[in-house]
Amino acid sequence: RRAFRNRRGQREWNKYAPKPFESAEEFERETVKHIETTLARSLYNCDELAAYGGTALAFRDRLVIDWNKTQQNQTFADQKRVYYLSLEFLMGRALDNAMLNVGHKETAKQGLSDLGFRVEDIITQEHDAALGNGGLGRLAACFLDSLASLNYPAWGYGLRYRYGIFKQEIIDGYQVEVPDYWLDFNPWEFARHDITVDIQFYGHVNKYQDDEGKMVCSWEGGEIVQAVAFDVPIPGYGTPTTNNLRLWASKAASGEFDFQKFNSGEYESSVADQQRAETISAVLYPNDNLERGKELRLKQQYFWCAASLYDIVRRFKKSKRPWKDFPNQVAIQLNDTHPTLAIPELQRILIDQEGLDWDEAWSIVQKTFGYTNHTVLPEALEKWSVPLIQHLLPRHLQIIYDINLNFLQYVERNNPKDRDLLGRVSIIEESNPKMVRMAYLAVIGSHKVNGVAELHSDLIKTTIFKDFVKIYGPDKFANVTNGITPRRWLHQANPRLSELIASKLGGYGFLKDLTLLHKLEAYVDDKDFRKEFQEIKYANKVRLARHIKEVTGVSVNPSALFDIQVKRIHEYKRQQLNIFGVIHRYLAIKKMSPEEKKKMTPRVSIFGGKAAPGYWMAKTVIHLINEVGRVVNADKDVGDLLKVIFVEDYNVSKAEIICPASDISEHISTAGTEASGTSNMKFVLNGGLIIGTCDGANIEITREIGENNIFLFGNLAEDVDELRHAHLYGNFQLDKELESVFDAIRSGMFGDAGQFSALVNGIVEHGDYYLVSDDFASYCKTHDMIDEAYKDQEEWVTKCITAVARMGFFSSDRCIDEYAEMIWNVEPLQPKADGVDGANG
Ligand code: 475
Repeated sequence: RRAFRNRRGQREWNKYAPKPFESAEEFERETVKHIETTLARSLYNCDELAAYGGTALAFRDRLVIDWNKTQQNQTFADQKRVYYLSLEFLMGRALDNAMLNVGHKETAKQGLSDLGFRVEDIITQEHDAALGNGGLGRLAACFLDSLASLNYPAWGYGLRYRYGIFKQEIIDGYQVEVPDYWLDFNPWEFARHDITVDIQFYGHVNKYQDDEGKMVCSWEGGEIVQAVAFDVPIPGYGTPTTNNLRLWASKAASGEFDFQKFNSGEYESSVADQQRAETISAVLYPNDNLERGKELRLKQQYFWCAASLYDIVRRFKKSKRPWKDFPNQVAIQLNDTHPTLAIPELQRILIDQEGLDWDEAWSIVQKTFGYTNHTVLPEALEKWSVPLIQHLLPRHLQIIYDINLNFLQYVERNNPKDRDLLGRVSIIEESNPKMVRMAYLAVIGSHKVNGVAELHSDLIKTTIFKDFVKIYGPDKFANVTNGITPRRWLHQANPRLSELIASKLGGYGFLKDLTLLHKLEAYVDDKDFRKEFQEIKYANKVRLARHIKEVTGVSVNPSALFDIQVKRIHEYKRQQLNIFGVIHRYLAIKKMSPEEKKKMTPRVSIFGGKAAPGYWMAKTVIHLINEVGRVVNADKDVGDLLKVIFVEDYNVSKAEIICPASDISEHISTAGTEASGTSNMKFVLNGGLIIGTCDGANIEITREIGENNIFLFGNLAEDVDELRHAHLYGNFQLDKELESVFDAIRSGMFGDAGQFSALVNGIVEHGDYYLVSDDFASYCKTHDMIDEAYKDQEEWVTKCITAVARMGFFSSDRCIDEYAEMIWNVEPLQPKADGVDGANG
């Protein structure tokens, strides 16, 4: 480092940095060099995987230069930064994104072609980085893309799981989970073996008087696990800003303890210790919208929070500023309650290690954190048992109790007559065992709490956090409607549509300012534009049909209406409503005359998504979909009128093929249950229409694109309680058409009926919690309207184009600007053209 500290040294250093590829030949030279040397492959056995490796490394070289400069620039500027704490980052593939952001994809395409490869085949060699379950994890990935693209100084912090979300195989119609070991070759991460943090677990708390007579606590004993940093560059679009995603891996601490064992001959047990430490970051918990309270999960959470906070605090302390400046330099956003332990951890650092008073520390903590809630489903709200926290994190439990005491005293002072209130809002639930309510701790320890779509943000204020609105006032609660990155979800997933739009809008500016799409409305009647728009949709459907043929063997007609529901399988998302609707349609077709059949709109019903491995009802839904597909797809009476497909192993890279290929996509959750949804945005942005309930962001999508351009159905959130009550205590009548669907299932039409009895009985006998029966008639009627609407292709394409033109609001760039202004109070930092003079020291 020293050697290049002066200005001359800087210039010397700079002149050796890789420059942008100037020709295909230059790209080839570097790619081949990486293949031969970095990867040690001979050109005689250079397959597509090796070509991927060489290409990725050649692009990575450019990325790393911008990354280093960005980090230097941010250190030097020393302004407020954002830290996004998320247990999940569902990144997908990186190479295509790196090519887009570094530039020169065309050069690489030419170069690869000279070497005998097609760029598309090379890009698809990459293994998805699948460190997430669904919406929450993919949102974090879109946010990182927007933060970098908008030049915000921001870091992501997460865990480096050795196994991401499992791979799904469908065997005999059942989901089978296969481990996703994804790290064999990952050119996008940099192990920082010199950046480690020792993380403590278990042990006990000692209380004593210090030299000045003040009572202090210290957490002692227990065991230490080491956190090792792995850094992933996050490039922005249209800017050299390249931010950092830091993922922590766990490792046994190399203390004397191990050596003692080693020397006393306990080699095997010392290796076992090593492995036990490594299990902390071994595997992503595969539950979406569900918390199961496992001890290892709590260990993961603390391990990651403690390592990240140590890192953030260390960076702050280098600035030598007073502690009261901490919230002016640091904004930490909690992606759901999973990182809530960061709140007592920061309080512990400030009072036990830095010697601040409780109140001074607590005011810093509250100003530092913001908390985003992503679900109101009761089974997803995190609670940890007091005995478990006591055992694993004894000092944190004390601090949580003290936070609670202070909070309840504050509540009592302001609401002296309301005794019940104290019990309701206490962080500690007085159950057996007692439980710590993490969402309450997150609300109390943050300065802003936000929901992810308007309805959801309203609901949290009237349901789970109602009392807190009374205590803190409404201003503590905000809404930031979710968004998606148009780079991946328009340009990368649908390059032809992106190109068409660019040709009309005079360039790719809409990828930086998505509201520019509104100019497309001027082309809604333009014949050539409409024709091309339709051709692109058709080509995308052909691409998906080809994929379906390859993996399922079923041929589907690309001219049929493609009706798609892809998302995690969950009762509240109601894939069961969809498949019952499909059965209803099948039964109708079976009764049709040839004339009636001629008038039918042919359909392909496409499903995809993973069920949590322990979620039997969700697995039963997958099984039913596959059984219905087996029967329907083989039925000669039906032919092209209906096909039912389950796309195995839905993930980010499959979504990039699927989203551009829909005519209709399904977002049909029971009203009030889907916080936002984000795939709804992806489908519309790619020129497909929606069938949906008045739930989550569907409501704002409707407001933006107009109610003529969306197919809404079903009961409203405000009526759900009443309807549920009627199921249990009223005189409830099962929908007649749904009854016929159940009769068909019971007859064994789709195989042994016993396998599906829980699914049917949940509706017929056990209260139909998700209101499938209540919404069934309206759902089927709406699908009939869709059939009719699709017959008028001119009107249909008008709707699709209008909708695309009005989707500008749903960019994650808009979303990030709202967080920056309303919650973080951070400013972008303009990148420097050539690093920072003198900042190498
Ligand atoms: C919502 N995951 C979507 C999306 O805001 C929303 C919870 C507990 C444990 C493990 N995973 C979770 C979620 O809660 C989740 O993914 N929520 C989703 O967040 C982004 O668009 O409606 O369901």
